[in-house]
Amino acid sequence: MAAKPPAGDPIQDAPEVTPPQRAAAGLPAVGHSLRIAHQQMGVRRTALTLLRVNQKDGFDCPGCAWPEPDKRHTAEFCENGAKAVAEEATLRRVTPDFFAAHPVADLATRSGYWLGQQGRLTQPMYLAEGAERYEPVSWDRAFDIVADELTALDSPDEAVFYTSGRTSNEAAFLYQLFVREFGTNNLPDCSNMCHESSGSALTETLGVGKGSVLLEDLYKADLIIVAGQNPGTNHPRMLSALEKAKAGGAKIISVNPLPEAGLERFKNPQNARGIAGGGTSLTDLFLHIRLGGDQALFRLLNKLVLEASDSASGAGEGAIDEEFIREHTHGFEEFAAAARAADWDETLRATGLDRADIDRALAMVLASKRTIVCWAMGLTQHKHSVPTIREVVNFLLLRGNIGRPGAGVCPVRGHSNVQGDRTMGIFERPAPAFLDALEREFGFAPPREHGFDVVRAIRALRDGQAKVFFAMGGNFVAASPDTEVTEAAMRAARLTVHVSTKLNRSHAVTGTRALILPTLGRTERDLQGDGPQFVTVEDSMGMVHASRGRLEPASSHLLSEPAIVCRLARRVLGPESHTPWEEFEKDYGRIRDRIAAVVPGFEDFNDRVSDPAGFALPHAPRDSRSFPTATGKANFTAAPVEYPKVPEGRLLLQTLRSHDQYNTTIYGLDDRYRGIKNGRRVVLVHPEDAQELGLADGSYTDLVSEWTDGTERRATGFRVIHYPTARGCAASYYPETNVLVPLDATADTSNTPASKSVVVRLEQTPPA
Ligand SMILES: Nc1nc2c(c(=O)[nH]1)N[C@H]1C(S)=C(S)[C@@H](COP(=O)(O)OP(=O)(O)OC[C@H]3O[C@@H](n4cnc5c(=O)[nH]c(N)nc54)[C@H](O)[C@@H]3O)O[C@H]1N2
Ligand SMILES: Nc1nc2c(c(=O)[nH]1)N[C@H]1C(S)=C(S)[C@@H](COP(=O)(O)OP(=O)(O)OC[C@H]3O[C@@H](n4cnc5c(=O)[nH]c(N)nc54)[C@H](O)[C@@H]3O)O[C@H]1N2
Ligand SMILES: [Mo]
Repeated sequence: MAAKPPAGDPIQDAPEVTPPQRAAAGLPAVGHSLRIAHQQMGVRRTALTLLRVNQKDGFDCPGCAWPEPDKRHTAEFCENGAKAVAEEATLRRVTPDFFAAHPVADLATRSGYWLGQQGRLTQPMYLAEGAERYEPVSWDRAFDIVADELTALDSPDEAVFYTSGRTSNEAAFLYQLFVREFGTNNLPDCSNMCHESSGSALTETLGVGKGSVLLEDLYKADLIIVAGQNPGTNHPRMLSALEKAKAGGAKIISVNPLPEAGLERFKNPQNARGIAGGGTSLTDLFLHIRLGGDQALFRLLNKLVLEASDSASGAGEGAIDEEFIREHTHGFEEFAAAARAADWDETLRATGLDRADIDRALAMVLASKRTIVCWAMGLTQHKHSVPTIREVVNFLLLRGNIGRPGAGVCPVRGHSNVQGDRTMGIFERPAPAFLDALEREFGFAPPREHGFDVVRAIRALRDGQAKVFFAMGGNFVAASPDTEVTEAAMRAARLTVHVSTKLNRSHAVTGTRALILPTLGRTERDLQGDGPQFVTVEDSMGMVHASRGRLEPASSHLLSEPAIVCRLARRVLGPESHTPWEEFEKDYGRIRDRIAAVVPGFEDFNDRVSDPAGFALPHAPRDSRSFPTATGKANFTAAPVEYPKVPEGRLLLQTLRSHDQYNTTIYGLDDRYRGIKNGRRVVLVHPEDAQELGLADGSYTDLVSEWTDGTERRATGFRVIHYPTARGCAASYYPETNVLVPLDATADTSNTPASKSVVVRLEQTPPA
């Protein structure tokens, strides 16, 4: 299996490399974001739009899920938020003429970057069976086509309904309601590829699959551990929060195979020191860990904390919180026995760290009364991600760091409303209580059998078990693992439908028939029958607030996501549905009333969301140290320690984001902090590994992934860059490397693709 760089693009892959930077943000970041915004939107629209981002009467940034501080700056956005806004608010348009000029076969040769640069989608488009081009279609006809295919299925379970994490609470609630009235729980979402491992681990151990800290907690913490996350790029506003935490005396440990610039030093463009001075040094201790070594690290720290508590005097005094453990936890003895058995040598092998690093970390852990652990994809996308995150929970429970100010778990979410979508019921394995509430409120019997997650949906499409694929946003084909398998699966479908704002690869790799349904973005005015509407979102810390777009929609043909669901539901379900779809479409307040009746924590939703600051959803462990788990307590766990074993002559590859992309959306070709420009087919390798493998800096290589079943997958033509990554660990950008991630390589329990631990062989390409 091989994937070549897309042909037919004006952009050639010719990477240029300079040394990585050691600080993030500051004035260059502002300049860079304004340049991109001006290119896409012009000067006036840039000013008008960017001033509305994350303001109390404005729209929620479509970038990441980091929360808004209560006191907002006039410009409460970051460089990458500005790019996300510019991408959506661009003045460029994809019209029917564009589709007439570009047959699907041509679109399929284009890079994601080129497709995105064409601008906003403007009209519903239909690709008929055997046709070469998409043609304009009316909304009514488009809904007829979907309804005909859905009603022709032998079972509702032959349809798959994907969601990406930008969908608002209102749209997500309606979407899952429609899908369940139609009769299936096949609701995979981007979460399956993202924080599913966090959800699995936290639900089992704490009873709530979400983070337990609020923004204020960061400011009160003594110690913040940031593991497996690159906030300088992916959650830049988090750097301001870390800066403030440091000003309050917090220490920061970052745990990462890469020395990410944002975590080293931060020049806040919103204060004078950041603009003119050297900025704030953020990381006090950098643990240059090997990929997948985190479970071993936390296990050893747990052992050392237990041993410190044994000494029972001096530094060890109160090393563990005995009262909390007694009152609130379950499984301590078994956990403690496993932790005490942790082995130094094995830990040093798994982590690549030295003893002195771990001793320093331990001293900081013991000195801290309030500890928070933040993490993202570096912890969630490995085979043993769920036990890794459970070990983080053990680590926090041991010293009572859950359910009090300045302490807790902080999985930092990706998409701006990915957490809210789950709260609204976008889940292939819904809780029975949620289905009971739906049944009570809407008077139908929702399906109870679990549906397909992302990986299972791909298998079902591949094997002909699923025949219709419908996506509410996202770019399923490019974001999912095992690109060739996924593309073949998609081509096997009878109908593929995408509700989208921008063109992407999923529109070019289609089923027998395909539809593109263009929709409003966050930045745009949403006018419905009963007047202007707003929507709501939930951030990474469980705060819910309103989002109002102000811009003129990109085209008069666009429908909002709620309107699309309502019209589709009426057409598919017909008079048998007693749900007031027409009313919902006219007035989103009526959707919120029903959310209030179904989803715990949303009582008086319409009233409470009128507070511009929004409101916090309840979180039992945080609010009252109560744990809705099977045991009624917070659960310690004792899984065996795992870490990736890499055969001789191979490297472990992580697939990650550059500074100039949003998942599969490529904004530009400048991974500024890492010093990599004008090309994305690069592989970062430690200089000593490169030397052992005979890979000169600047040479070209193929990446060949080797899966346990003996199959190989190949991505060709990557420029080698000698880079200070941990020994044995390489890094390349996603989505180009998704071709290397086997569909079956997933995390235990959560089934999340293990896209941060791909075993690869580097095969040098002879000079042309
Ligand atoms: N600008 C921008 N913002 C984004 C996104 C974007 O693409 N662009 N994507 C959004 C989404 S959906 C998400 S989920 C988040 C993603 O946010 P991140 O998780 O920060 O994204 P990645 O680029 O995947 O970076 C993973 C980080 O973890 C490190 N890492 C990898 N493996 C390991 C490991 O085994 N152990 C440890 N300790 N570290 C490891 C990597 O070196 C890297 O620093 O960002 C969101 N925000
Ligand atoms: N190898 C590898 N694979 C990964 C990852 C990795 O780190 N490595 N990360 C995984 C993660 S964390 C995630 S979250 C997934 C992301 O997977 P997805 O969420 O499926 O992908 P995105 O690239 O975020 O989707 C971008 C598209 O969303 C559409 N869009 C944007 N805004 C809106 C909107 O408001 N409404 C609608 N309807 N559409 C909109 C646009 O058409 C755009 O092209 O990828 C996963 N895949
Ligand atoms: Mo994500």
